[in-house]
Amino acid sequence: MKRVLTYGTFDLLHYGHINLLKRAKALGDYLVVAVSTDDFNEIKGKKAYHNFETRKMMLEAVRYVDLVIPEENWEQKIDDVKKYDIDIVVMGSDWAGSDKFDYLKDYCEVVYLPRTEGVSTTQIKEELNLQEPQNGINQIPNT
Ligand code: C2G
Repeated sequence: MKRVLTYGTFDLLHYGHINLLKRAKALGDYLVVAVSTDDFNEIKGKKAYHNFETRKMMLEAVRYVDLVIPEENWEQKIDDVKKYDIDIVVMGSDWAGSDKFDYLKDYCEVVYLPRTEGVSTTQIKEELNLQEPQNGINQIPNT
């Protein structure tokens, strides 16, 4: 029973996240996802659109995910690896070589998977903000 662990905010869940979760699960038999709490996001300098409970609920609905736990700080990872008997920590390649993860190699395997190009939560937010209001049939056009 190979147990895999990954960390993230997973805001506005998109196919890049799903692609990461799918490949992470394929490396083992059981996938734990540590999703950043709203307080920890503040520490990370991130403001998620969805709050922690919503992001947790959405991840729990993903077929590749077996357990969702809170990520509350940078320091909890060794405890998480021990508590959940983790064999592999997986992150997207934007974290490759990071001092936030490489030290875990003393406790488990650390795998960085290629990021999915062309999608990110930031890009989605920016594009939605720029979108002009649609004068659809159900709207009274400005006269
Ligand atoms: N990801 C990806 N491809 C994308 C976008 C994201 O593979 N197009 C991956 C990221 O590399 C990360 C995971 O999906 O492994 C979650 O991404 P974020 O929610 O942006 O996570 P992040 O803010 O990087 O938080 O302690 C670590 C942090 O909590 C990681």
